[in-house]
Amino acid sequence: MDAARYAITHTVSSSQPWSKQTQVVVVDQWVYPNNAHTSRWVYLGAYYFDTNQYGTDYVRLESDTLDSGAGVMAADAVRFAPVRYRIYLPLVMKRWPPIPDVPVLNSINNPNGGSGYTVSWQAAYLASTYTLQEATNANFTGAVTRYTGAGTSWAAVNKPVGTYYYRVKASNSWGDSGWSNVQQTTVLPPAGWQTIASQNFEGTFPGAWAVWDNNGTSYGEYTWGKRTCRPYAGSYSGWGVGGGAQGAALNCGSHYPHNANGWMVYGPFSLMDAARAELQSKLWLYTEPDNDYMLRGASVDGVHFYGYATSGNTQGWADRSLDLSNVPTLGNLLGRSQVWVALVFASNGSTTYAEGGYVDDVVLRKCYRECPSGSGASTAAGRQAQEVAVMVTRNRGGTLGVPGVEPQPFVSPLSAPEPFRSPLPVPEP
Ligand SMILES: [Ca+2]
Ligand SMILES: [Ca+2]
Ligand SMILES: [Ca+2]
Repeated sequence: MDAARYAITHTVSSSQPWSKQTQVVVVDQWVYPNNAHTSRWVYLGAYYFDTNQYGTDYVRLESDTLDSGAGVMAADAVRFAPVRYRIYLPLVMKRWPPIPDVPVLNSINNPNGGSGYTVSWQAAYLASTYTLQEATNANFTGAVTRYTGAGTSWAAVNKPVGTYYYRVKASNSWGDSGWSNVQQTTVLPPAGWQTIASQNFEGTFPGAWAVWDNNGTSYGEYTWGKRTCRPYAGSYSGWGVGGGAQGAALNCGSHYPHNANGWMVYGPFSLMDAARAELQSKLWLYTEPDNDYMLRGASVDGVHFYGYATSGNTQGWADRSLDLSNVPTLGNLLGRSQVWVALVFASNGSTTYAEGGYVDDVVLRKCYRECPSGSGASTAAGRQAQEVAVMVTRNRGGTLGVPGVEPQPFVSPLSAPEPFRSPLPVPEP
């Protein structure tokens, strides 16, 4: 029998006692080498020493007595082959719990300040869902959640004017990431002129406008009427006395009545944030100078209207406009939340002319930005018409105005003794 038994002993310092490992190696040459082990060396086993991982280990291979009957302790050769092992732990273990990465919010492409745009973000590692917040301030006070889901974008539609801030976070079953970077975009009001109301008398009249005879049925009822007598464009224009019980019965070319007081009003409307606003119309006028007139005016209470009264002869169609940033007495109405405009045809108690006054292509418009110059605001009289600044007071037309305001008796400022000077009382603040 040719056999050997070896023991492995170990110490962390050569000056310290050797300790014998419990494992022993047995080499039995009846078994090794044999056909199953063609290697020159027979692999016997591995022994692990973990008491001194970073220092020096001292390992010794000692022969040992096989057993009492063997008596022979020999081997052809013994090779002692220490092997160093390193264990690598998975890096994922450092990320615990495995919450998602913080997503990155992309910049928002909305160069023209449109009311529709897309907010998008980059997919975050380990994210299952995303939460998108919107706020009107960079601190996200009062923020609202605009999107929750697995997608990576959200489409904004019909956003009101303003600046909006966005941030997004990612979530999975382990928790939430932090909030992303913030992106913002500003929705601008529309560019160019915006029509608030218009009237070309070709369709429904009065439509959104209110018309009434400000002295009621006294002196007959005469209001603005849609008539074919003298259109500027299309088939119809508005005749200042062509509507109402008696007015509708007037033949084209008739003289206007005494004490006419026809109102045509639109409002209230808002000029908040407006950069420009104006009332435009075409005017055809032939009236007794000074005493009978067509007024274009504006109001901030729906009762007292300030503007310009034109009388005399425009000798055909003329342009008239009222700049709502520069109204007599009222001044600048831009920024007002409630504004009214009126067209008034009024006559006194004596002397009438044929026809009186017509308007057509009435346009009330405002502009927030990129406001091209209009057709030219006209406050000049021109030709044989006179124009003065006046104030008139509504006392009828109960569907308009401010509740609680007592109707004021109408007093035509144009009835004042010659020469007329506008009283232009200062309105209540
Ligand atoms: Ca027309
Ligand atoms: Ca009347
Ligand atoms: Ca008159």
